[in-house]
Order: sequence, then structure tokens, then C-alpha cells
Amino acid sequence: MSDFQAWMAGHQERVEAALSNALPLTSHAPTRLHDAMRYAVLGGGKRVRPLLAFAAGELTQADPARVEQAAIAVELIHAYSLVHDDMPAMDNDVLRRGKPTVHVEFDEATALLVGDALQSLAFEILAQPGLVENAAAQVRMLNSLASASGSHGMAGGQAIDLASVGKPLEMPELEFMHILKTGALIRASVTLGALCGKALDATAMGKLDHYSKCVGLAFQVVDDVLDAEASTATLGKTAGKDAAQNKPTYVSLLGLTRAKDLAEELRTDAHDALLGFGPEAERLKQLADYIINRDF
Ligand code: GRG
Repeated sequence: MSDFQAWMAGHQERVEAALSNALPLTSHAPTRLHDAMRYAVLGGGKRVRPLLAFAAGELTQADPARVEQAAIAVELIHAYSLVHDDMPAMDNDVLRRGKPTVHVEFDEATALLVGDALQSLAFEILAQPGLVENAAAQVRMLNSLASASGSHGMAGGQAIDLASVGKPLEMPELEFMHILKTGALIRASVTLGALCGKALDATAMGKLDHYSKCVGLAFQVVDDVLDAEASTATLGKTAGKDAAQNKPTYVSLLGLTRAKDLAEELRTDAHDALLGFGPEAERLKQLADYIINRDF
């Protein structure tokens, strides 16, 4: 196992334990809702967003205990979005992270409430008094996660996505949709992790933000490539859905080869954005590589 793989595995384990600790116990009422919340969040997922938060926290020498809380807040928002996205009114899927989706395993009303409750829990965690020493930085973190999740971020991107099924989208529109739907939360993961530590000046923050924009787009390009190339068993979610639903994607617009080239270009841009930083940016570079080279 490489040093990076060990770092990743260690942090994934840490995230799992922190999430388990933060989630309500199944023995507490309402037990069915709590059971479904734990089902939705625990025991699956690559935890890419928390890993990005930890890597950004290393850049600003943040206390990992603080980053951990920011990291799980972002993951809870991500988990809520997957639960709602899988519901019949949206993507209508039955498989997620290798197991039945929440509305299939429980029911639709429970799935709606799971998403609602996970979102509230994320903000409860991020609003903990004293999470970071600088109260103004904590308010920035709350603001950043709220705007990344809302209509100018993930929820807005999802609205554009739903409205575009079966319609031909041009590249700028596709890019705008993904900057909001997938990119905003990835960007917030990096910002939140960095804000847990020493303040960066505006130039450094701008470079870090450019890195996260590149990684966010690359993540989506690779997601489209995997949907076209990988199997359902490998992905743990239904493969080939984009083509089946006639959805505009990077693959449908560019073809597989150019989509892969684009992911490579974005990887180079992400690395270049970090050139001014020292060895403390190494994990962010490695994560960009992982996001582009992943096979699920
Ligand atoms: C319902 C408000 C609302 C938003 C849903 C995230 C999202 C928006 C929809 C998910 C659909 C999708 C396949 C988006 C593409 C990129 C993406 C977010 C993939 C899933 O994220 P991973 O690969 O999943 O990080 P794991 O399971 O590893 O956490």
C-alpha cells in the first residue's frame, strides 16, 4: 500500500467513525427514521469530499479534529442529495453504494425525511460553538456550505439537470449545470477544510479555489466516462443510465476519447493551481490524481 493509499484508508476510517458518532442512535425514537439515516450514510461511499477537506486542512495546518467535523458536515449534505436524487420523482434508481436505495429499503416518505434530517444535522455540526477559534471563519464556513447546497449550488444544478433530460445541451450549459450540481459541494469541501486552519491571503485562496473548480469538473467528467464504461457491479449503482435516459453528458457531447483528454487537462490545471504552495499541498495533488484515475 502506498503512503497515499494508507492516508486515504486511515481518513476514510476516521470519517466513518465520526459519522457513526454524529448520527442519531437507532435505539432512539423515531427509530425507523434514525435507522434509515444510518443506512443512508454508513458503510459505503468513497468519502471524496471529506478527503478533500482533510487535504485542504493540511495545507493550512488545521487541527484535524476540527476538520473532521467540517468534513462530516459536507458528507452528510452529499448523502442527503444522493437519497433525494434516487427517489422516483428524480432519478428513480434502486441501487446505491451496492445496496437498495433508501426509498426502496424503507419508503418514500422516510427517504424524504432522511434527506431533510441529514441536511439539518450537517448544519448543526458546523454551527457547534467554538468549532474553529475564529468565529468569523466559522460563519464563512456556514455560509459557504449553505450556498453550495442551495439553488445557486447543488439544488440549482439538480433543477437544471431534471429540466434537461432529453434536450440537447451545448457544452457551456452542460458545464454550468455541473459546476452547480457536483462542483459546488466539492469546492465547499476544500474551502471548509482550509478555513479550519491558518488564514490564507486572497491570492492563495484564489489558487485553492481554482484547484477545486478543476477537480469538481474533472470529477463529473470521470463520472460520465465511468457511467459509459464501467459495470453496475463495479460502480455499486446502475451503470449506463445516462445513455439509457438520453441525458446530455461529457461523453455524449465529446465522445469517450475527448472526455478522457478533458479530464487529463483538468488534472494538469489542478496541479498547476497548487504550484505556489509547498509540500503541504501534496495530498491535494494526490487527490486530484485519484479523482481522475478512479475506477468507481
Ligand atoms: C437532490 C438537491 C439534490 C441534488 C442531487 C449529487 C446529486 C445532486 C445527484 C447525484 C447524481 C449524480 C450521479 C451526480 C454525479 C456526480 C456524483 C455526485 C456522483 C456520486 O458521488 P460519489 O461518486 O459517490 O462521490 P459516493 O457513493 O462515493 O459518495
